[in-house]
Amino acid sequence: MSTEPTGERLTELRQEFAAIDTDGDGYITERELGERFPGLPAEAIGSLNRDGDSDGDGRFSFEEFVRLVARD
Ligand SMILES: [Ca+2]
Ligand SMILES: [Ca+2]
Repeated sequence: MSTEPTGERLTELRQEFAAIDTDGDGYITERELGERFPGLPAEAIGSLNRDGDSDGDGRFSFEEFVRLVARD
């Protein structure tokens, strides 16, 4: 059931993650998402969080980010 991306895709995802994680703490918060995607409605960010934040700590780790964007 794992759809772990590999190689170039993983490198792209790391770059994208780092671009959103502006304070570089290794986690993406709702606020960082909102700064990166200013056009995104607050409800969309909220639902992203509910869907993607699998451990419920209120922020995205890189693993959660990968799961979120890799699923389709
Ligand atoms: Ca951060
Ligand atoms: Ca989390």
